[in-house]
Amino acid sequence: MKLRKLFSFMQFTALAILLTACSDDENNVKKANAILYFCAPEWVGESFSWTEGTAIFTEINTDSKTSLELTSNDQVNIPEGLYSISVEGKIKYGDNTTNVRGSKENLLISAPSTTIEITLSYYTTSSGIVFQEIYTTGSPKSTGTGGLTGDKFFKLYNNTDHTIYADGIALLETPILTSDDYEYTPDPIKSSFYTQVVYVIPGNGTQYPILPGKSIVIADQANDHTSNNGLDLQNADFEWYDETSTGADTDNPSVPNLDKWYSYSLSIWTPTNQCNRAFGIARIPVSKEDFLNDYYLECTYIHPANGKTMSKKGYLVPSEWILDAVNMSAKSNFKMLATPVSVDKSYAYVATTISDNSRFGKSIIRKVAETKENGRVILQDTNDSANDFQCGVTVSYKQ
Ligand SMILES: [Ca+2]
Ligand SMILES: [Ca+2]
Repeated sequence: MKLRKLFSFMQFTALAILLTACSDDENNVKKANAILYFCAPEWVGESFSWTEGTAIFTEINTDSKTSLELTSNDQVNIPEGLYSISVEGKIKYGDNTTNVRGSKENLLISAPSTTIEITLSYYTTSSGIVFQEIYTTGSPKSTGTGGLTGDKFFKLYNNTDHTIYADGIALLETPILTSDDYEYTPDPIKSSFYTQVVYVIPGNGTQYPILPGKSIVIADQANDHTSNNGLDLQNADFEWYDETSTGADTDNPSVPNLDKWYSYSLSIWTPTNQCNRAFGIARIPVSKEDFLNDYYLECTYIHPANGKTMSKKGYLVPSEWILDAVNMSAKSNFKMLATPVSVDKSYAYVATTISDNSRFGKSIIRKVAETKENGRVILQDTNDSANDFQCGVTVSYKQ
């Protein structure tokens, strides 16, 4: 009896050693306690609780994900590593609740514990006018040397069951790149879409209806580009026209031009063909004059290569004015969102790297969420571009 006991003890010990050995081999990585600390939007104050919410920890090198239910806990024990964290849920404060989101990129979590502060911002899922397609790569030149500039376009879609007027909708592009992770001072994307262009659809307010389930196309040059291997955009609804002494842009007189409020460019605006910025549409509820006077911001950052102080210039469009925003990035070049997470929590892509020549001729097209009995299509819009778009697809005009 005594011997048998000793034998089973030895067996157990051997097993334990074996298990420890396996565990050492598999997990050379120490575990760390990741503790979340949240800053709610100002109007919420400091006292709030989660009624629903999840934090997803993604280890960047292994792409392994750990999820944490925020209603029951604010910390999780995970392997040390470099993480991105995204948080989404609903918080209760007083008698009210609000949807909130937050995120952190490239954060080192190390043992024994790492405290992570996440700023939460309000978000809403829009059901109005959305980007249906973004085509800024341009069609591949027949010479094989890049893409055309003139046949880029944005397609906007009325995702509701009622007519919406396009009059007054502004088209925007960030000066901030999603392929850089600079720290900007002051932070231009804390609660605004920071833009380097403002081109506004003209009209008296009821001039350009978009019927439910219909779209409009805003082209760079509303011409027939087919002789240059491009698209026929003669029937575009609008174009943006930049008047220059060199005539670098063209003006089709039968297609209305956007009203140019501001462009960083002294010549023509060519939306990024590297697709590493964010695009937005907004309704600006103040006059052009007031907007240009009151919403300008120059921010600075330290360039990591030379240590010099550099600047970005642009206009702040408060998040509440944004109808839709889409971050774009090449998959392997993503560093940070160029917008507040409240207007878009991820990015869509056309290619794996910003220099991938296969990107020309590709666009991103919003997914269909459902088709109503009357045939009206509802597009998917969760303000989460990675989830909402078909990425790197052939431009719709060529499908
Ligand atoms: Ca143009
Ligand atoms: Ca024109």
